[in-house]
Amino acid sequence: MTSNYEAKINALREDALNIRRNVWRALRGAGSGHMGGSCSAADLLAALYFDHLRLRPQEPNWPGRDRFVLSKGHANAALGAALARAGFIDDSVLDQFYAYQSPFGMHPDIKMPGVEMSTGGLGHGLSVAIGMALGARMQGKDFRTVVMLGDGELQEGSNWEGAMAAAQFKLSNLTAILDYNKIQQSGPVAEMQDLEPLAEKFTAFGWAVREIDGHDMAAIVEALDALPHAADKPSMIIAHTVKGKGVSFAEDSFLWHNNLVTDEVYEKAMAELGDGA
Ligand SMILES: Cc1ncc(C[n+]2csc(CCOP(=O)(O)OP(=O)(O)O)c2C)c(N)n1
Repeated sequence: MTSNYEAKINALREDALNIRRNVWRALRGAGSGHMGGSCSAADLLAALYFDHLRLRPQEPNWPGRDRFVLSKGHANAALGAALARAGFIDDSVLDQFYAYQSPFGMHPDIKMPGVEMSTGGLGHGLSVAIGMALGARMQGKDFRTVVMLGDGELQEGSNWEGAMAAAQFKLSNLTAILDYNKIQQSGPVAEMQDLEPLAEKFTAFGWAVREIDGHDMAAIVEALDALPHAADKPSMIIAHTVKGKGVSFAEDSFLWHNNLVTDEVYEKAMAELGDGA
């Protein structure tokens, strides 16, 4: 017999698969986009949107909502897919990806219900999320703030200023999740500007650090359930992921950071992801 917990994990895996399918669907509509970093983040987004974050899709601006900032904004196709499945936007919006005057652009736009911050220029999300977390504390509110970062993005110096500030302010209501897929736009992170030893760096900066397999749904849920990971520190979840996860020809390759999606490419991707709900 399947326990409630196993059923929840299985349902979240199905949510993640749905996000991946809809990423490819959205990109096919636009003809191109960022499949690599969208699909590496899918399991993390599923756990956030369908288990962890306290949200009211019918009341997107509910003051008590948790805040989520997709700092690696180029993965917006995955965010939009999650927002549609959660009920913030209509499913039909997914066919308007990157279309003229659509709220569902290549990068998140606060015009779209459920989007907390317009992002896309890398390196800003952490600092704004710090402001949100500080704002919660100053107003005596208990909402939590989560920001997702990319590993290439983490090369931006502004993140390290933010890392110092978050620790200085002892922001235990702030969590950063690193989608650590090891590949940036034009090659491996380790060859361009290595981040290692990364857990040690964030620990030294004053964060509570956990490392997980970012495709292991049970591990993701466990890490999120255990937040905050320290009473007086911000939490950093380093999630080891695979760029392009779920479609073999797109996995682990910078060539599929951002690429064209022809009908033929789409059909090949869907043949691997299946065409379920
Ligand atoms: C400030 C800034 N510089 C450059 C870009 C162009 N750009 C978009 S995605 C990307 C690579 C980001 O790599 P990473 O954070 O590892 O993303 P992921 O692998 O998760 O997709 C770059 C350089 C940008 N969006 N913003």
